Amino acid sequence: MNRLSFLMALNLVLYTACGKSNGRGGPAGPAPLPVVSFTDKDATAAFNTFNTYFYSPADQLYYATTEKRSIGAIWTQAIYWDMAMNAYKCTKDPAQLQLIKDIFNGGYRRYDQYNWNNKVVWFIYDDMMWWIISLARAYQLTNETQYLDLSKAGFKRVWDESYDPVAGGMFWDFNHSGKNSCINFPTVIAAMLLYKITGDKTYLQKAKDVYSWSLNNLFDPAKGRVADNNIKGNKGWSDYTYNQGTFIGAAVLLYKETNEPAYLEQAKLAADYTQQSMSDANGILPAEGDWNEQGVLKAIFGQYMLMLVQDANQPQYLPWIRRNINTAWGNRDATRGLTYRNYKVPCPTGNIQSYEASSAVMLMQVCPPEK
Ligand code: 7K2
Repeated sequence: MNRLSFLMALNLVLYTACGKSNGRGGPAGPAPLPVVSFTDKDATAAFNTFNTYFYSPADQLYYATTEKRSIGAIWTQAIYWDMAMNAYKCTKDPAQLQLIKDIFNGGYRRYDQYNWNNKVVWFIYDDMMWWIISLARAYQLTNETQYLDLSKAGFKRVWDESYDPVAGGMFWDFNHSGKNSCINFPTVIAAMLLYKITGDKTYLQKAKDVYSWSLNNLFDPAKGRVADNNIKGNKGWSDYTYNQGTFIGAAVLLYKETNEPAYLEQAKLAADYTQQSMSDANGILPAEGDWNEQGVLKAIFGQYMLMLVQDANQPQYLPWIRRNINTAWGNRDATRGLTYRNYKVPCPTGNIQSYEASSAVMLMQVCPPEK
């Protein structure tokens, strides 16, 4: 092993999640807040609390709110499934492995056995793609071939209907009204996961194709800013953390596969924009809304931001992410232990959405605590 690869391997060990880190942060990190400093134990407690308040053992899916009146939106269940997988990767707790299988079964019953042709259950392409990604990930973790088969079938169905073979890119809705980031970058991620699992090069080609269309049509390379959508050639500039996140994830997966430095630069640009232009002066990420399940957006951001930190070895972002977690965790509801989408204010003590409560919990499962 030469010196460079030794240093890179060392870094990977130091900055891997699940408590194996010794991360003192990178050179450019902000000064630590005099608040809490979350631990691995806190991460597990946060996940358990989330389950206590939002998981329905009868439905094997998550509720929309603490009132437990209805099950949460279809796409958010896939993100909560990712959260359970991230928790399990850290703890290796058999009960969490069972939970992963249970959530699959909950979705199987509620969503017509993942019948991708059911146009009542599935009414928009991005909802499908979140599940397609999670199914691929669940296969990687469990080797359950049923998960992989469903992921492949879902990808084919979305690709066949939503890809624009003339102008490029993926349509977001069944009416083909626009091409939104929330379908395009998740498609790249799903294609890369399926390529890694199957070795089928057509997935890699599709990933590159959609990424390069998206780079031109959904991205500002001068700023690292991801547009929310592109409607008939016009970029719609609304900033959302999940779009920054899935852009980063897509770029990192392509970088890891190809070793082309441009992908890594693009991922870092998008991370920098999120840190410098979307976060406040202290680096705290935006609260995002209580509509459209937007509380979940930072959970998605966290999943892929930590992919950039760990898989592409960019630990300089760790102090920023930890500051967000510590702020949210410090502001948790003292009685219930729930966290809130606006990390800067105390978590409300009344009824809150699972969406709003999810993102800090996810960040804690993917980000190694400072030791
Ligand atoms: O306008 C779209 C989308 O481009 C935008 O980012 C969000 C902002 O609102 C709608 S779509 C709302 C959700 C529907 N289900 C899956 C999610 O990817 C999507 O955010 O809220």
